[in-house]
Amino acid sequence: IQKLSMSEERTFIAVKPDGVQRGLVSNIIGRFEQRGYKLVGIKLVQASQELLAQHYAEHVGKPFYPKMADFMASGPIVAMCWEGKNVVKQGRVMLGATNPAESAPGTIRGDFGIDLGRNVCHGSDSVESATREIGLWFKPEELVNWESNSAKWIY
Ligand code: FUP
Repeated sequence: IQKLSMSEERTFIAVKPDGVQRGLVSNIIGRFEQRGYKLVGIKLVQASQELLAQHYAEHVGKPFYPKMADFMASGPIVAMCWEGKNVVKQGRVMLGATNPAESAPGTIRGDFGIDLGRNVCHGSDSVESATREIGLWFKPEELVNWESNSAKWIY
């Protein structure tokens, strides 16, 4: 695993099957690009139950888990790795609260969601979760390194 400077944190962001089917992928990517974050990995994934059980290990066994996992496996997901200053915390702010009923307008869920089970996107909730989730969804060679001066206009 490569070393990142403090300002070059990485997070795992996913557009869930509802967001992909509703054509929200470009809007969600656009928000992260416009904010100034760097896309270091992206792919379309049809998630297996095995992958989902690892990703949502903390929720396996809870009453809502089976329906949630079926939803997550119901169509392609756009899996992404974004890099930049405070991207884990700021990514969560950009997504909005887990329950769209509590997500502020202007956030992704606040703008596009009304249902807890269909909340359009996922974002890692801590730096530790981000490292774990990026490792689950991506092979190291699927993530790129931006040369420090090849993106000199971002910040
Ligand atoms: P988040 O960290 O925002 O992904 O939210 P959680 O880890 O708390 O929940 C993961 C997913 O499970 C949410 F996106 C929606 C779903 N969920 C339910 O369907 N019902 C619940 O009661 C809680 C979560």
